[in-house]
This record gives sequence, structure tokens and C-alpha cells, in this order.
Amino acid sequence: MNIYRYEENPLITPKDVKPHRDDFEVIGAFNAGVAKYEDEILLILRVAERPISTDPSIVKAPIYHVETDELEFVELNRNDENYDFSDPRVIRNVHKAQGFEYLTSISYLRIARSKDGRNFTIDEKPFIYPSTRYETFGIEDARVTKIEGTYYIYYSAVSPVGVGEAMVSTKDFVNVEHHGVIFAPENKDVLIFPEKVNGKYYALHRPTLKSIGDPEIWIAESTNLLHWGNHQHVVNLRKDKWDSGRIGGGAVPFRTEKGWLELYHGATPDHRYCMGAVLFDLEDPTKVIARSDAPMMEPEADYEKEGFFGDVVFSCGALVKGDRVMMYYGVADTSVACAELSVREILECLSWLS
Ligand code: MAN
Repeated sequence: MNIYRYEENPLITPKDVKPHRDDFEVIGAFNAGVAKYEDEILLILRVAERPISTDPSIVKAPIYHVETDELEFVELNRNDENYDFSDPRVIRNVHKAQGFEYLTSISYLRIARSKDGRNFTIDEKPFIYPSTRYETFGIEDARVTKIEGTYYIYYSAVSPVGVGEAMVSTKDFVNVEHHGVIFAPENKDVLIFPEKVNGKYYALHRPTLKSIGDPEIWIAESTNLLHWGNHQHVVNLRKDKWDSGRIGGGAVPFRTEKGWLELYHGATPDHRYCMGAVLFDLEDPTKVIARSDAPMMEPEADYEKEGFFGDVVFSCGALVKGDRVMMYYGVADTSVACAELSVREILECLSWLS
């Protein structure tokens, strides 16, 4: 498959983004949702920031405080044996069997704008900032689906009670309506289809299971985009393959003549994230009809292999123009890049399920 990575990659890096306060540093500008608004391409960036620490033995975990509408910091000592700091993204409590206690940064959403899809100007101020008790550890990995003039923006809402999916909507990227949590924890990687099929909205989602089962892709339906039901399990992990550890939806699914094409991410148990494709039936999106055996795209460029959390390509949105897919993707949990692929070539490399 021909993958054309833009010469300008990475298009946006943390140093292009001004921290939203003077005592913070930006460590990531990545995993962006994509929208076309008027004559511009908007990236809804996940910006991750952390308090600048002057003492290398102290880690400051930022937490949004709902009552005061301010950030507070929990200070932890790297030598504290109760905590495990080995994963740069999270701080684990060694006495807990699973999960994390704190994040090392707080994420919010900020808009980057472009006329040509390659050169972006980043807004001065955050666009969506944590504001509820379900967002106290931050908001991450936005996706955008435009339906009849309204942009639905949904993202991971992270707090001590779990990671769920919250949604807002806007018509102009200025006035925003909040709709609350649409998928309860633990759930991530929600992707709402851009049109109704047989009178219903569909959304892919990815529950993360704790007792039995794996992090795999499900589909749900709705009549109002807020209440989702009739959940069905649709895409599974594949043992010993590139998508054996975890999978989740990536870009918003788009219509092709052969089916709804979804560019999804798959990772190995040791967290190497690649992109692949899965095709859903046009008339019945609960039916998977084809899937890529090999990854469509793997971390190969230096900016994909090295960074805050290396070996990650992770798309949250793409633009499609005829046969061309402009896939925006986060690299190494650090920056944003773009690659162009051909719809025809993606479809040709899929294995059809009988
Ligand atoms: C995982 C990663 C991180 C993210 C946390 C919380 O550890 O996806 O990037 O911050 O989950 O969502």
C-alpha cells in the first residue's frame, strides 16, 4: 500500500503550542479530531500539559477541581515505594492490582486551523477544558462527526471514577452545548457514523473489560445520539498479530461503494500501535464484511517511533476527497502528522469474510 507521509510531518509539535498557564509545559499536541468548517480544516487537538517541576525527584500530578474551577497538584516523590512511575503516562499504586491512580499530565482540547491541511495556526486559548467531576484528570482523543450542520465532538473523560466518553456539540466552534457522559466507564474510542442507517444512528465503542473479555470493538444504536442501546460485539483481537493486545476505532467511519470504512488502531500487548481497516455493511453496520490482515500503517518514521510514548500511530480523524484519504494521526503520544492513502488500495488489501 502506498502511504504518502507529508514532507512537513510532524505538522504540529508540543513546541508549537503555548502552555495555557506560565507554570506549565506542553508535553503533547496529538490525537486530533478533524473537521471541515467553512473554508478551513480544523484539528481538535489533545493538548497535554504538566506543571513544571524544578525538583526531578518530585512528580506533580495535575487535577481539575470542580468546586474551585482550578487545578490542584498532588506531589509525589519518585522514591516513594507505594507508587510505580515506570509508565510515563500514568502513576500506579503498587498495592492495587490494576489501573492507575493519577495521570502525569492533564489534557484538554484546543483548535488548530489550516487552509491547506499542512500549515496550522493554533488558537491562543483552550477550546474545551475539563469542567465536570468526570473530567478531573482531563479530556482526551476527540472525534468529530458532522450531522446536518451540527458538529458532535466526543472524547474520553478521565477521572478517579473511570474513563468514559462525554459529548458536546457546536455549529460554529464558539458556542458549545454539553451533553454529559454518553458511554459509561470504562469506555473509549467512540465513533459516531456520519449518517443514519435505516433510521438509526450507529456508534462504535470500546469497553475495557476487567473480569472477562478483551478491549474489543462494539457497536450501538440510538435515535437521538445521547442514549445508546442494542450493543453488539463486532471486532475481536487476533492472537499473535499486530492487533492482539487492544483495538479501538480510529477515524470517523466513511461511506465507500463497498461498505463503511473504519480506520482503526490495534496494539500488541507491549503497546506498539498500528493502523488497520475494517469494513462494515452499508445497510447493516453491525455486520463486518472485510478486515485488513496486515497493518495498513506501522510506526516507521523517527517521529512515530520516538517521543513521549514511542511506536504509536493513532488516528482520530480523516478527510476523504474522491479516492484520497488524508489521515491525520497522533505520533508517539507527542505530535500530529498526516498521511495520504488511496481508498481503492485500502479496499484492495482487505480480506473478505465469508
Ligand atoms: C492510557 C493512555 C493515556 C491516557 C490514559 C487515560 O494510559 O491512553 O494516554 O492518558 O489511558 O485515558
